Amino acid sequence: MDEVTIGVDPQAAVAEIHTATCYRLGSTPVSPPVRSIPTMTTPTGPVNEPRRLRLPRPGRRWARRLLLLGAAASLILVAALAVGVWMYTQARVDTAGDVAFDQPLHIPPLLEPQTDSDGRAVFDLQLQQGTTELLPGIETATWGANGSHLGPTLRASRGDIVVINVANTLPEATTLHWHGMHLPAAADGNPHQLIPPGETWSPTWTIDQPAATLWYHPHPHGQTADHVYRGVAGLFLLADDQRVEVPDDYGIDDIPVILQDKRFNDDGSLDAGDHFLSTVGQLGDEILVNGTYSPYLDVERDLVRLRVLNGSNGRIYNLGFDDDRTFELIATDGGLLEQPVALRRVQLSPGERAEVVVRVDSGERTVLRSNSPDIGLDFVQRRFSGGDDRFDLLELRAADNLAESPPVPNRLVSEELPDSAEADTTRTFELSGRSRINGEKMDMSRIDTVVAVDTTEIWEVTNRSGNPHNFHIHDVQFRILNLDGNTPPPHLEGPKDTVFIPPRSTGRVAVRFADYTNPDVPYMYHCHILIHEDAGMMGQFTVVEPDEIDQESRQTPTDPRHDHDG
Ligand SMILES: [Cu+2]
Repeated sequence: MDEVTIGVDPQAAVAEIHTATCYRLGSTPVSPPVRSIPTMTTPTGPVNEPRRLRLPRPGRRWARRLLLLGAAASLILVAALAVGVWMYTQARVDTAGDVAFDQPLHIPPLLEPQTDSDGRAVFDLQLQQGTTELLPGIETATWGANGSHLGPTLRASRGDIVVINVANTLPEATTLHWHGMHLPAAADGNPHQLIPPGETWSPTWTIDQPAATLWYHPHPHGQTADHVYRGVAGLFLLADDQRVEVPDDYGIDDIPVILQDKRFNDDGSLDAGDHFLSTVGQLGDEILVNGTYSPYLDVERDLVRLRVLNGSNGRIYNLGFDDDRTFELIATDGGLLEQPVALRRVQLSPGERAEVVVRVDSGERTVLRSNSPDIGLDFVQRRFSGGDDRFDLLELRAADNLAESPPVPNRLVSEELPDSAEADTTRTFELSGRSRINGEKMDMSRIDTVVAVDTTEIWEVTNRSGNPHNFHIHDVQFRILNLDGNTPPPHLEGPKDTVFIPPRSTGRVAVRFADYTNPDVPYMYHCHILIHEDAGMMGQFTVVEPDEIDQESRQTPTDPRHDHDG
């Protein structure tokens, strides 16, 4: 993709500063115009001849001041330039080849549900605070679910009725959102389902979508970045009855890979501050995988399935292996592809998932690496937004005697993706700056879009800004129709709930809104770069019966948070 240069051309700007500096360093500042001095004469002729060319005292003072001023300005410019160069150099993080891989990868435990008298699968999650040894030997204050950091993996199958008791023992109100899940709006866990401290929220719904790697995370309005960064997140794996022979032994050859970047203060606490030049907010210089620092995984079978989640607030990863081996992409956000796609790289923006199957040979080691991602920025913004960073993430250590796995089939599933031929409505969403969609910031009391149930629409999302954004829609899995007019590459043809929209580009997706209506409780669509979402780059839509669409209110009913969002 062509790089897009935004606003001031930084190369030109640097050249300009450079020229200005050289000029000031190399030349004498211009003196003020010399006033003509009346010549003092005596009858015998002019006296003080040598003094005639000298300036009077005020002029000399000015010249000296200007000289000093020029020198000071030059010094300041040189210093600023040096600081700029230093900042630019410091901003790049590259851990490729430098990670020890000395900690076994933590596998989030599976949370076993209880079956209640109605046959429903009941899960208990307790959001809590605590401390966690994220860096070796250092305790860090963190949040988690059923533990001090991250949360267990939930699993359910198509047709299951689930009940999830979310008990909030955190000191702040929060929510828990089921990212990628098709479900009633009131069960969505979006900003409208705030759980006050000490209370329990128990949404229930029927799982009715294909097998997929979904996840859960807090979604309180304006505080999502903070709550996710502190550590509340986990996977929600769905199964269905399509028999696909891919590795599926959880923790053995079916491995969760939750990628999150963190920055630590000297005392071990999490540093949530962001660099003022970053377009994506906070970026960490350490990558934890499932909360593990410097992780390795012992592999006992020759095919390994990695379910990778970009669970970071703003960092974009461009995944591959250190030896550039190919792997097979088998699933995206909402489930399996029709057929595997052989790739060397797959890029994930925050919230996106990719399931890959990689083959290893007996006794070898290979490293999952994030190479510099293509985020569509010029060389200055790219540097401060993680676009030049590389990270070694996870070492796979193959056993000397690997068990043989059946090969990945050439055909996986028949996808259930929306058909754009059925769409008769096209909506446009323009992302501008870092906080607006169609010119407006998120308002909890405003319904931006009302959709008729059981219809398919085309949503056209344009990033008008110079910042990277992505676009996530609650409740649905969509089909990417095109990106800037081009058919999506094979690895973006599968079910998606989040799509990366680089600066000055447009993505068109087909979305079907099925099953659930509620004129009072909205779903969200938003940028999943959390600092943008929190700043207001989010809108609300309701799904209603077709005959209700015209009289639908564009206000949410009384909402306890109106006061904060007016
Ligand atoms: Cu964004």
